[in-house]
Amino acid sequence: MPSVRHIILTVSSVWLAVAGFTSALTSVKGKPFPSLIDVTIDDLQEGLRSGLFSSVDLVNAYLARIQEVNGTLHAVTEVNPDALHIARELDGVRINGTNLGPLHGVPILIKNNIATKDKMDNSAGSWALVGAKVPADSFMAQKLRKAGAIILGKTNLSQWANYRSGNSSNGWSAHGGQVLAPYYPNQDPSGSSSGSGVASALGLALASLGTETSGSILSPAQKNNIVGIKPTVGLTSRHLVIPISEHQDTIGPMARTVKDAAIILEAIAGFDPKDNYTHSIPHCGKIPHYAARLDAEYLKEARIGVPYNVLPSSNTSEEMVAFWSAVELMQSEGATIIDANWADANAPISTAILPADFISNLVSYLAELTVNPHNIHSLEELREFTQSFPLEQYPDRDTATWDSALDLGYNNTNFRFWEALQMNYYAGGEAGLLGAYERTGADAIVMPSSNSPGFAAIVGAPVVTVPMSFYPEDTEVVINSRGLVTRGPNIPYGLSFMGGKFTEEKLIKVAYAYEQKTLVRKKVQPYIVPTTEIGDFGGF
Ligand SMILES: *[C@@H]1O[C@H](CO)[C@@H](O)[C@H](O)[C@H]1NC(C)=O
Ligand SMILES: *[C@@H]1O[C@H](CO)[C@@H](O)[C@H](O)[C@H]1NC(C)=O
Ligand SMILES: *[C@@H]1O[C@H](CO)[C@@H](O)[C@H](O)[C@H]1NC(C)=O
Ligand SMILES: *[C@@H]1O[C@H](CO)[C@@H](O)[C@H](O)[C@H]1NC(C)=O
Ligand SMILES: *[C@@H]1O[C@H](CO)[C@@H](O)[C@H](O)[C@H]1NC(C)=O
Ligand SMILES: *[C@@H]1O[C@H](CO)[C@@H](O)[C@H](O)[C@H]1NC(C)=O
Ligand SMILES: CC(=O)N[C@H]1CO[C@H](CO)[C@@H](O)[C@@H]1O
Repeated sequence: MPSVRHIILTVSSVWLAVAGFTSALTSVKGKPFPSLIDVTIDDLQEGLRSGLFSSVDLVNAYLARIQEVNGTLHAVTEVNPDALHIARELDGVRINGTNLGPLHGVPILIKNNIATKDKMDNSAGSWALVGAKVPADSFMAQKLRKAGAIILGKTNLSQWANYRSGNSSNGWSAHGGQVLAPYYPNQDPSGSSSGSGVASALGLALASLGTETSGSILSPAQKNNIVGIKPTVGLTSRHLVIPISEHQDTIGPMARTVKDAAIILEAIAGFDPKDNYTHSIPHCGKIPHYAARLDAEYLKEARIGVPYNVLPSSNTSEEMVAFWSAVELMQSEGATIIDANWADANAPISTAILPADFISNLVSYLAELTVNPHNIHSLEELREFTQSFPLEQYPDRDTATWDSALDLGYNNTNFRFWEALQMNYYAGGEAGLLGAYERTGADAIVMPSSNSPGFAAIVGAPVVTVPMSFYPEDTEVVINSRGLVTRGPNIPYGLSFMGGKFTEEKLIKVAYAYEQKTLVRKKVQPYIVPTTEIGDFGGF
């Protein structure tokens, strides 16, 4: 059973403050070890290397944690039936003296739109694709396996990465049910990488992968009090990832610390002959060691851009108050704060990119399937299936997004599409984020994570979100029409570090320093936490 931590919260936070601890500790074989809700990749490697536990123990502990909370939170739709077998093999490889790197033997969950050629589904939460088979592992799955990670299972999501309905809810999929976030009962998990956010927040795996078209990593990361990296489009291959838009889709890590997210990004980034956008990775495709030489004092030499003319017009919301104190903190740590206004904050933005891309990109994905159980090959056929299959809950959850995509009347081969794309490249480029970044020579441009996604999405630029603050005890609870709490006490939100294309290395440095100076994640606790720890396994 999940433990409800309300009551012990005040007591333990006082103790933590007095004792100066920031991590909850448990014990393994009588030795102190961080709880799986706080543990880092470095901690796990140390425990595995020293023989304190094995990857089999780790998988067992994480599986039990998933079972503890999944009935309430629905964060994981499926666990990998081969996970224990894979863990045993990786334990053997380690014992034989081969170390595959920082992810060797580390369990990671991936969003249920990233395909694996194994016993698991890749459905985007839709019954249309339950039972579908792919010809190979997605490049993301291949990279994780090569790095020695254990793909522990699939996380629930807003169905079709939130590209179906005008009146569904964040984190709901027909196949996986409704994901809830753990910082307030019935909390809206945001989306669409909802289950990935919850899973990383609670330590249902070391970390997870999410996907983003506009906000789908950043938003659930901030609402679940974790770090999310939304990489430059083209840094991580989309091959055999269920698409929305080739111009905006990207896959990135969702983790509890910047360093862990950076390690995972390094493992999954890189050139893939099956995704031409990865040709644009600079330095002939060489991926930096993002997690190397991270420096908690980096703010001393950092230039932080503030885009005053696109921030929310009121300064009175909790989020904006927290934002300005974050800026002040960075300044007091030695950062130079510079004015990074957009050159043309009113440049028009086209809404035609996603629908036109989806019509084409969905067809390409479906064409790759080796088993297509309902023989669906186009958006028209998918809509037809969805509207007539009762478990898809149509019309209570409509298909408005697809209806308007089909009403557009063209796909991404039409000349009107290229006009729309140029419009967005201007608005997000010279007139917007990319222009401001280049002109000012900033290391990062900062913005509340509730505001950042769209500005970066239209030009495929990277963003890192780090926990910034959370709503205070006396916050009035706001509930949406699907019964989800969108605002209330304890609900976290984040700070975004934005940059030019392929500037992840720099953004990670700044985000890491900000994280180390604030450690906001440790200041707020979920109301529901799994209690199983590694020490419960391994016959101790
Ligand atoms: C998650 O919870 C649901 C509902 O209780 C259950 O049907 C499902 O088997 C669980 N999935 C996993 C992977 O534990
Ligand atoms: C470890 O080495 C032994 C002896 O060479 C070999 O039989 C075994 O297959 C190896 N195991 C793994 C997992 O590599
Ligand atoms: C990559 O680009 C080449 C040349 O434009 C094209 O022939 C090929 O089909 C593309 N591959 C993919 C996977 O899109
Ligand atoms: C909000 O506060 C900041 C920092 O004090 C200030 O620079 C900015 O002009 C204010 N914005 C508005 C809209 O009042
Ligand atoms: C895209 O539009 C072109 C031109 O109308 C058409 O020939 C092609 O079949 C369409 N592709 C898809 C996937 O709908
Ligand atoms: C969602 O929209 C559809 C179509 O407009 C409508 O029939 C349905 O009642 C709506 N659902 C809710 C819960 O409002
Ligand atoms: C695949 C799977 O385990 N789906 C479960 C997700 O959660 C819902 C409840 O919301 C269950 O009904 C599903 O069986």
